Amino acid sequence: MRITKEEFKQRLARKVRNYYEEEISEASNAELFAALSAIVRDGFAPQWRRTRISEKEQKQKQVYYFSIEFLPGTLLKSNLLNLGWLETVSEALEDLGLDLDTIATAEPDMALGNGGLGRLAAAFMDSLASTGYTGNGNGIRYKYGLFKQKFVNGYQKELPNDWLKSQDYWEVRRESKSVLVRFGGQVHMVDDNGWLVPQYEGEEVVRAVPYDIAIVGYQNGLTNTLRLWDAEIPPEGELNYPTIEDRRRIEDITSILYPDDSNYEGRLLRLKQEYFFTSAGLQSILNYYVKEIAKHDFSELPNYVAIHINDTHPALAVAEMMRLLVDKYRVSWDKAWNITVKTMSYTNHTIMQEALEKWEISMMSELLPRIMQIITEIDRRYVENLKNKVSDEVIERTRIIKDGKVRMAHLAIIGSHSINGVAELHTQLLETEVLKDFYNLYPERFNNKTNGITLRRWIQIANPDLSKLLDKTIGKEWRANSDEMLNFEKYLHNSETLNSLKKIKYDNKVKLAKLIKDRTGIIVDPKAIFDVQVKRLHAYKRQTLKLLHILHLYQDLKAGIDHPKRVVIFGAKAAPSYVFAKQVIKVINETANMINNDPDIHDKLKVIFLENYDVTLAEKIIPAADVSEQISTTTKEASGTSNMKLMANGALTVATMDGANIEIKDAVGEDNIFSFGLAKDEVYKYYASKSYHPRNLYENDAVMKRAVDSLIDGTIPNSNSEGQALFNNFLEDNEQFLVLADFSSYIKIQNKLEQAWAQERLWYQMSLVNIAHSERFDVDKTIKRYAKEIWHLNQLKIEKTK
Ligand code: NTF
Repeated sequence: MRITKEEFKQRLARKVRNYYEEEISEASNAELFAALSAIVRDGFAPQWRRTRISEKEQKQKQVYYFSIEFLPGTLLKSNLLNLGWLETVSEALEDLGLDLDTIATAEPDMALGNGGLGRLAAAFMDSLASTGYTGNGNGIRYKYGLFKQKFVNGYQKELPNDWLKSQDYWEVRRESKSVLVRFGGQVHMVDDNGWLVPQYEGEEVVRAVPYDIAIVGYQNGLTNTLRLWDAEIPPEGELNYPTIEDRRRIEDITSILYPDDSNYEGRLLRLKQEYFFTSAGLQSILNYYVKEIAKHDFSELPNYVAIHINDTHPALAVAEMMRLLVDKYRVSWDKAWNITVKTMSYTNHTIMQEALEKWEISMMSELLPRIMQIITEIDRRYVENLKNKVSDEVIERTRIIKDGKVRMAHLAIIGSHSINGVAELHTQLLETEVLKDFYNLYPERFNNKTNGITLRRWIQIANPDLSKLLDKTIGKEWRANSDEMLNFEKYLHNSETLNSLKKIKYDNKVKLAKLIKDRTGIIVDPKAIFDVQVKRLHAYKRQTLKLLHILHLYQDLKAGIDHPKRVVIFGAKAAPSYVFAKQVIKVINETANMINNDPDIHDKLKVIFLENYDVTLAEKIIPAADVSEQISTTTKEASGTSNMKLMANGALTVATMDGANIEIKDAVGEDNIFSFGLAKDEVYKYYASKSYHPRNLYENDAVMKRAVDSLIDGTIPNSNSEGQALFNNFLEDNEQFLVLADFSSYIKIQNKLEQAWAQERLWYQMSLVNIAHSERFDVDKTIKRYAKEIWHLNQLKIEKTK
């Protein structure tokens, strides 16, 4: 549906008058945002309804993406863009003396995720709608999103993120679609006409109420649904739950997002959350299926429904689907199992052992007695089937229940027809190392799906000037079809284009410099190299290696050895219970303090650690980056996605050959990336032989020693114990992230980067090549592969409205 400037202005005036009895000129920013978001909602409402109707008519197969995290950030501008209204609305506001960017700041960042995993889930939602598939998200409506990060004396403090306080503008509560979810109690199997059915006693009944968020497709008339579940007291339960404590226990289920990434916490509440949204989602899917698709003929289910298990958190879907089919709909076990496996697919997002969930049998039995029985039966049959086919060792290594624990990844793998990793190397490691036994058993189930990013958000919205340059050079087609971006490479020798790129980057840096000044009081020079590392704080991501490089530069500068001006920018949250990660934050902050206030250094080197990195802040940092730091220990970063976003904005990547960095190198060629560090085989050799002795490296490399010693010799004020902790860690025998092993090659590559920086034309040529080839990581390409190869979806036919 098109809109003209005049129409929009009238609607805005009307909304502001209706809502607040004010004229536009009197309205506050928050009021303007509320009015504007209401106009946008009115704009997509007809197509949301039409999509639902078309789904019912066409009965296309749908995917349901189950994820414990979704990290969409803000939705105003992306909804405007996808409706095709962004330019018109922005200009109309300008006519009224208003600024869209300012109004947009009133929207709370929807931070229902930690990092890459949650952001990818949100990107997939946008992409499913934009590529014309009917796909739905299924997750949790956390009352508190990921904590707000503050630094106090250099330490991270976590503040609650009460994002719903100001009401959410995009959600629709659908009470009529509520379902009940049961926890605890006793279960007895009783005979009912020859069918054993469970009888529950003393269980806690929770009402799951869905809140639907519209996911507007990119200018294609389609709008999908992200369904987030809220836990409430069942209406008939008022008498059973009289106390405040009872109430709180239930509301707590959807109260907080666990603030851990790559780090699993075995907590009862977490397991409750996992079952809660998984069960609610499956119940509502089957309700719809029975009502709209095929009545009680479940053999057809895999032709209409695909269920995706995003990491192990929703792996209970396998058992819950069995429970619903067998107990509720009375499908025989074998038939139900066949249907379940054909319906489910699973993505693994990390090889970090501590992230692989394992639940105590005792905990699972107490909280989910029927589910535990079903898992036990799945496990029994699995073992039974493989007896005499493979060795007992393989069976023991792969079965679901082992050493008193339920291994969630094994449940997901055994219960799914597809298992994928998120970058080529990652998938290869799953096949040859981490899930080797399963790969031998089910080679046909394994496949790779390299991650992607929403170029709409990261170029069109976050970098409008770059978007205009692309329009001007290669035409507008790239906005809908990213393949076109490859044509940008034809401008490699076009001086005007290279100069424009330089100017765009500079202007973005000026804006970021202003934000830095406003937030930290520190003045940075936009002419300096903006060197960016933004991602969760984790030992394997090695913010520590960047820290050692900073210390090295500082010491060089103090010794009179010159380097080009550089501003190092960090954004990173540490899990609140992750002690080492928090020590790293403290040391970086104290180092920043020392360097930023050293008159000898002046503006040759600045270190900026911006608080509370989230999607909204990312949209400001990434377009202003010259350098993208992707320096994880090779084999440890499953894919990475900030690497793709930074590349798309013309930053040059400094990278270990890990995760998707390898594919970035493939795309741009080795001359257009700065790769360094140990190769995969070298890393595995160290692990296998246990022969990594960092102390030898440290004793024999004066430059390294100088940097590392500064952590403990009093150079950096106020960080004695934390500096010591880092020092000890680096020098530990067989330190698993191999920080010092990569130190000297990292310094070397940074020197090479400085040389490239000095050749301005060359630098922007490299930048241009990176932008052109970022099309490879367009999430729409990723989602089309999932749709075709895993979910077997067809596009919905829907009329584009004028
Ligand atoms: C993350 N995993 C990986 O660490 C990233 O490399 C990857 O890009 C994203 O997933 C998305 O696939 C996780 O967040 C988790 F939770 F699995 F550890």
